[in-house]
Amino acid sequence: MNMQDEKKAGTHVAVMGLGVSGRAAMRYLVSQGVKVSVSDARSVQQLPAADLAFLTEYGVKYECGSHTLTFLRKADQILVSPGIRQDLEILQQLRDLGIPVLGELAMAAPLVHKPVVAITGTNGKTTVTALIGELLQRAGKKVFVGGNIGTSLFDYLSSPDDVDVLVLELSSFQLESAGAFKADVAILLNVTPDHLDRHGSMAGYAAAKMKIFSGQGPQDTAIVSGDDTFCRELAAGLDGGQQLLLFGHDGDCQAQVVGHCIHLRWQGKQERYDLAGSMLATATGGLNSAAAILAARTLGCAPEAIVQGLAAFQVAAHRMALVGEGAGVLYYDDSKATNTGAVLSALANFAGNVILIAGGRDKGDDYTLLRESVGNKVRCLILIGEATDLIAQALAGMVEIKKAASMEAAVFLAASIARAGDVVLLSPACASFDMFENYGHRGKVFADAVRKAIEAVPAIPVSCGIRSSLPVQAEPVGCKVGGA
Ligand code: UMA
Repeated sequence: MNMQDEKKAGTHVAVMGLGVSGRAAMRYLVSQGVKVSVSDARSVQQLPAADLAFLTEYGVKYECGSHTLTFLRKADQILVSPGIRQDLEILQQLRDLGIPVLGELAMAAPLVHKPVVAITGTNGKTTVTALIGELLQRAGKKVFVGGNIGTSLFDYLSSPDDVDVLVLELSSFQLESAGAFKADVAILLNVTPDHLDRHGSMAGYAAAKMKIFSGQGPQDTAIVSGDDTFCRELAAGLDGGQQLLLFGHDGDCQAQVVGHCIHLRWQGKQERYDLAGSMLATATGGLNSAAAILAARTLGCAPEAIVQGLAAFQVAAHRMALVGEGAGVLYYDDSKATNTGAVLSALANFAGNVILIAGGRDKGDDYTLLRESVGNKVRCLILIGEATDLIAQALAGMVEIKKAASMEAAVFLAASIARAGDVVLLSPACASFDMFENYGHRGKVFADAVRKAIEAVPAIPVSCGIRSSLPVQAEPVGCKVGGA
């Protein structure tokens, strides 16, 4: 937003969408004396009481149930929540009237004066964002961790003084409308199909992701996956002169994953970060750690602080969380896996003997991408939700497929099929909204069903080779720093 101090009071911003992002924006803008109005597709009865009270107390005009041109055209600028499609006809009509339509990053860009680390990618971005926050805090920095992870950038703007560095998880939805927003350190973790219903194609999705590097120059840093060939190709096209750092398994990566160790080449020296015993000692944990270590070193964190942060880090819920074991079977909740790339990462943790529960609301993903991995690792696939038939068609012939009417039915079916040494894995490849409030709710329903299913079958001691490689224990992480 071109919100120079002298213009603030005269500007009228219409906030579209009163969710987490719109609510934070509304409160910040009102606190700055900006005239605000609100337009939300929900009915007035569906608006939370606290929001209604705020609207009334501060005299914020609002419309509910739809977005109308009559209401919105009175504003000087439109602030669009990330979940609202950029190609809505009403937005085009507003643009045609010459009214700027901005996302939260574009509006906040001129007001952010601290270093920014921005993280995007199809999978792992929440974990890497939280991990970088942890590493920077261990190094004594005051950090704002926000963005798609659940806290709006406008919350930072409300009290910016107490922050040294911002660490922002950015979704393709947020990047699509990012305008002149620029990150000092921009991280691209991976790009596999997701949100194609919104972006129309992989090209459209990748173009949104690439906006994370917009405006970068020679003083900035791009951290990119060296394992993901798509990312490597995208990175080859970077033309800002920014420093490019790679992470991954190949020898040309500055942060190389070797087993559960990260070998870092940094300013002519070698540093080693051993993740064994930490929650990051998994296939994806190694890659996430490598990206985070590069960001932390770029921002001047000492190796000792990084070692402490890696050891203490707790992976958030619903990401390969062990939620039960019974009759020799381990049950993992990976409800956050809402696309095929995430399911492939989850299956990479196992040698085989997986009973996979998948399905939900389709987001336009190509489920045939799972054929090889499911064929190799999965003994039985149990499908739930709207995408059942789509997934069943895509994976026909690769695996035994069963269907279930509810999560509880799926878990009980899995428990009845499972033998000692098997893994029951919820890794849906789909959104949750057809049957659940969100992926957290889906994971909770899964875990509750697991508890009931385990109680219903006799206990057999667990004996499973993959268990030690997954996040079930925490011991200190070590680091060796030495000459190359
Ligand atoms: N709405 C309209 N008109 C529409 C559609 C929605 O008015 O056409 C209204 C809804 O009634 C609701 C509000 O918009 O009141 C919801 O806005 P939103 O969907 O942008 O969601 P927020 O609550 O503002 O949360 C957003 C992000 N949500 C999305 O991008 C869908 C949150 O990411 C983010 O944490 C938050 O801003 C703070 O930055 C969530 C997410 O699911 C976790 N992200 C997707 C993902 O990770 O895959 C991208």
